[in-house]
Amino acid sequence: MNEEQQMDADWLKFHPSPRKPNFILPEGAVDSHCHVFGPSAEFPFAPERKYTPCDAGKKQLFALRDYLGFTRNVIVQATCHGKDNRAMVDACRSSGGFARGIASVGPDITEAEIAEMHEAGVRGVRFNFVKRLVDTTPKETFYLIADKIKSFGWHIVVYFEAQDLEELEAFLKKLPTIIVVDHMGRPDVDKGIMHPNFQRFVRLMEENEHIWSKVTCPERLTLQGPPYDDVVPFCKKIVDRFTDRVLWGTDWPHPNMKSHMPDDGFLVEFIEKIVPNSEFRKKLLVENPMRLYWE
Ligand code: 0GY
Repeated sequence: MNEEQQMDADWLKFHPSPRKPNFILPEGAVDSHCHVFGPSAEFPFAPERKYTPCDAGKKQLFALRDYLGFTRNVIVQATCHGKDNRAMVDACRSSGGFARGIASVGPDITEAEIAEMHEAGVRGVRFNFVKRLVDTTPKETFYLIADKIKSFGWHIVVYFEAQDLEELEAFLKKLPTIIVVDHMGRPDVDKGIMHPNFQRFVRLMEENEHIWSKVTCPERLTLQGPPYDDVVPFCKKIVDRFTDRVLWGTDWPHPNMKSHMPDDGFLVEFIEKIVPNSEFRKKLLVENPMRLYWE
């Protein structure tokens, strides 16, 4: 491997042997938020990346999918690959139609390039506002990108932190496609679900039917650690209120986890805690992602 692409010294690798979930996923379940990293010998990480991860390629992702009992994946371009979508697109192409992708692109993207990615299975772009992951992109640039992808029926995935929503709200409302918010807009779980920042997010979803949320990443949001009970009320609130526009994913291979590496089998079991109702679980895991990504 190229010397400069050695993984960061404090990088935590994905769990080597997750347990088999004791909870059986509904048939056709979709892991709607996961990534591929490299392998870097084939798909080098981008020069502008803010972290260098371990390799975590499509073979390992698809093996985990089968082991956990998922049928499909939505592979979100990770920031360590910048706007070089080759690893993600290659994984989509190798999936036999069982993976969709979310790309990261610039305003210079051409219609032909979008069409080619669409053919491979890409169905959206991600706009990232998390400062530790990316340099700031002007809103005008995002509007230009949105304008280019909307005619393909693509949507926009946004990643931001709770305290940034106030400033972003007007921008999000103006975007012309479905919006999918990563990890419930990253609430501060110690503040509770009544905190104005989380209430602002709930209101945003209430007032804007084109805004969806991933009820993902208890391992990232928790302050208490496993079994992530402090995150449960947030996920429940969003699933109960917006059952037809929620998604769930593992977030494998869990970039930038510092406190611990979650067991993916345990994360799957966590779904039962936040969605005890089996009809709702079918929506979260099958019907909603199928409607958004496969119709
Ligand atoms: C996530 C979260 C993170 C990283 C990325 O693309 C990425 O690098 O998404 C993070 O560090 O919070 O959704 O995987």
